[in-house]
Amino acid sequence: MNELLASQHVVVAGLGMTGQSVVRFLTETGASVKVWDTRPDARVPDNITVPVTAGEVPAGYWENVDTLVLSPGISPSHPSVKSAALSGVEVIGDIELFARLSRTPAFGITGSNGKTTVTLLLTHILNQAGLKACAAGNVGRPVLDTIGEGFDYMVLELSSFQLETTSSLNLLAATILNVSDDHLDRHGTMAAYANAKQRIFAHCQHAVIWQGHPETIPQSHIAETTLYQASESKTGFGFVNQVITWQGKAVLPMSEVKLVGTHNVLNIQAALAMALVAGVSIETACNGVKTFEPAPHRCVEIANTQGVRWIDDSKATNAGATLAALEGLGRDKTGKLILIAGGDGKGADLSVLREPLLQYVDLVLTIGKDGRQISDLIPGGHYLPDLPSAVQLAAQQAEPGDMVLLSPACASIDMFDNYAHRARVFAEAVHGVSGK
Ligand code: UMA
Ligand code: ADP
Repeated sequence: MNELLASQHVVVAGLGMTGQSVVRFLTETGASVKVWDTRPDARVPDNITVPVTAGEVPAGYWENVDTLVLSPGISPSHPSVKSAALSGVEVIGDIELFARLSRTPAFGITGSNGKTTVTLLLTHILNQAGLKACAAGNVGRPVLDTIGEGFDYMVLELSSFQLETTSSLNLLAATILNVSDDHLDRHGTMAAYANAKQRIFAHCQHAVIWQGHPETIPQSHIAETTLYQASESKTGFGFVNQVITWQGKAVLPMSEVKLVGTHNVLNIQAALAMALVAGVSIETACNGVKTFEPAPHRCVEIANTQGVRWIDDSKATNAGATLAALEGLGRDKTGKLILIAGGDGKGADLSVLREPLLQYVDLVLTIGKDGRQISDLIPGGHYLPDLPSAVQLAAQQAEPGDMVLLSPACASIDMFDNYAHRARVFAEAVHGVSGK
């Protein structure tokens, strides 16, 4: 395959993390590489020394090009990508390239929410069991950077964007954790979004399935399956009296793990199911879960000031994640729950939040491009110009025993660099008001 690559003429689209990794990898194999970035003002990183075209591609650009490797942020339906395909150029992503080159057994995890949590948790369980596992893909490490590093297992977090350009990935086990309204600005319809996610099951050997949720079930037949659910079950993984069960036997009390909420029960079950496929015993896998530290910005308490708990769930970039947070935290609340939400709704229907807002939230404060769509859902919602103002108003309204939750249900890009930047601004504002 590498010899084949050496004779190829490849265009890499995008100058982000993926594009830079693909250029690095392909130039090392000897392929002839050039880069195209759709943004006319694209900044070319210092490590890119191959020719770069920014903005519109010139006439004849696709002549003599064999392959276009698209970064996930660029849609295959971009007019220039379509014209490349029409000119006979094969359009793939870095995951497809990886699938064709890597011989390391791999697990695949997709879903609207929980991908990073399950990816990091499974990687931790495997490493704790003495195996050499590596998390890569949408989690933040481009897959091609891991080739040749001698891992026993790869744990791939796969977005719908990455799956759209992937066709030959042969996974040891795969899961679609859940499907809720997200990325409709890119995929157009829920059906197209769900179909992109279904591609994870093509050629997969073992499917890990959330029982009773049709969109998570493979549409093609897969010989081996493990089922899980957050209620009693004699087969697969179940959940009884706050304890995870395996084939009807209690194996892991939630009181012994740091992840909280029903959504994390499901995440843990999915990770355990995959660890079993790797041959790890259920006891060893459960011990791994117990030592797992949750990733930041996912329903994590960042301050407790004068009895008011401040929760950072900045990674909640769609309504499904905010629903999970409201259900997880709202059920056991002792005082008022103040929600700060809003940002770029990515074309999603945010009205699904109305019922949980009415049920669990005492005050909703919103910001950003689509914030009004959320504050208008219930009486008494407030729209504010920025996050620090929302934090200030929350601090004025909060009393001991109350909880202030940043769970935006929206992407951050209209006001911040990314969700981590949004979380930083939140934390700074919280520390600013904590002397109230
Ligand atoms: N670009 C264009 N035109 C566009 C969009 C982007 O030319 O319309 C160029 C720009 O130069 C830009 C570059 O492409 O700088 C960025 O490419 P990209 O948006 O594909 O992002 P990468 O830096 O390559 O990061 C991608 C994933 N980003 C997206 O899918 C948007 C990262 O997931 C992933 O960690 C990384 O590859 C490594 O695999 C981030 C993400 O937000 C975390 N993912 C989405 C999500 O989780 O919801 C899907
Ligand atoms: P992803 O990588 O899919 O974005 P993360 O693990 O980073 O998932 O979590 C993103 C957001 O979704 C966080 O707000 C988190 O609390 C929430 N979340 C995590 N797991 C689930 C789940 N199974 N269902 C719904 N929401 C979830």
